[in-house]
Amino acid sequence: MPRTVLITGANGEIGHGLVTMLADLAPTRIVALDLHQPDALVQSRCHRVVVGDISDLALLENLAATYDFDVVYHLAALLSTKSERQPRLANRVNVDGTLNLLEMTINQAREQEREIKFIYPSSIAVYGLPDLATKHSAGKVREDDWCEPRTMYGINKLYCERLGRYYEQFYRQLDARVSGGRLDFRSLRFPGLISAVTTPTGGTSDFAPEMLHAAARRSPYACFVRADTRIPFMAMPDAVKALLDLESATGERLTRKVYNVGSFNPSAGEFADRVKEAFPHASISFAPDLKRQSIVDSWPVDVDDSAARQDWGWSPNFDFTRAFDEYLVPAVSRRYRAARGD
Ligand code: AKB
Repeated sequence: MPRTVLITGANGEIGHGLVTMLADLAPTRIVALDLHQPDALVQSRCHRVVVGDISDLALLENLAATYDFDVVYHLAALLSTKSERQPRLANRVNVDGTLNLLEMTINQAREQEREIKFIYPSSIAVYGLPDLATKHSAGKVREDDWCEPRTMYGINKLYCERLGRYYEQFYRQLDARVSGGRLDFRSLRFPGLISAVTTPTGGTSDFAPEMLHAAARRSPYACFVRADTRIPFMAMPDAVKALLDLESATGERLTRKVYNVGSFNPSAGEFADRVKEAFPHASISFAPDLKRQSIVDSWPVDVDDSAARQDWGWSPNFDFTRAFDEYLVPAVSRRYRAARGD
């Protein structure tokens, strides 16, 4: 029997890649939930597409009554810049929405006395380095260090990591009857993600993909961080690979609920140099937005992902060079040539 998978935020940047990659794997019935109508490619790969809000409890109850989910990929979120501009909305979407999905999942698991996996993308935004000197001396940060987020988004993500662990290990611990069903919570802390297929949607790490997409569509770009700004990044196909690898990992091998995953960590200036190599006409300047800059300065220069590599064999396919040569430049060039009708 094919597995049934719920993907929230299915039309978002990660969701788009996950739907297309998951559909190519073992037969899977994908139920896609998004606030907006997913594009034709996503729709063509899904068993069902639902346009709705993760705060709509009746909608979630209806989905749970209709499908027996084996895995929930909860990707729907408001990213860091948007969350800073609308903190209450961010909490409603990022926290209350996640709570709704955890409740739906644990209730189905307990009613049916079975295990359902809950895969949750967290972020390097959970880290908060106090100043640049500490950021650079800290180097590759481990999962349990520097978890002092300074954004609503980072606080939301850190809290939801803890919620996931609660729903797996301590949910209703005072109940007299212990249910046989359980939720298997697994989470990744993603670095800045770069997609050639979708355009950035309100992240503070989005200076990199914004720069690339601007060059490919022959638009000038004023980068909102300094050229020496350095944080970890990952090509989107590797982010999807990480989600699928963690989901399929043997539970007994996992020593933690939340894992760092890393790939490459260029400075904004090094990223711009690569973009100009690929698009010589690119017009890139640096005009730091000091408030957004201070958010990025609180994020680590890189992450220690040795636990992921050891526990479930994490290894990215794309380093900085391969990401540009084999994924970003070919795909983003195709996208904007088609848009121009070249
Ligand atoms: C953002 O910039 O908000 C996200 C993130 C770092 O998680 N891309």
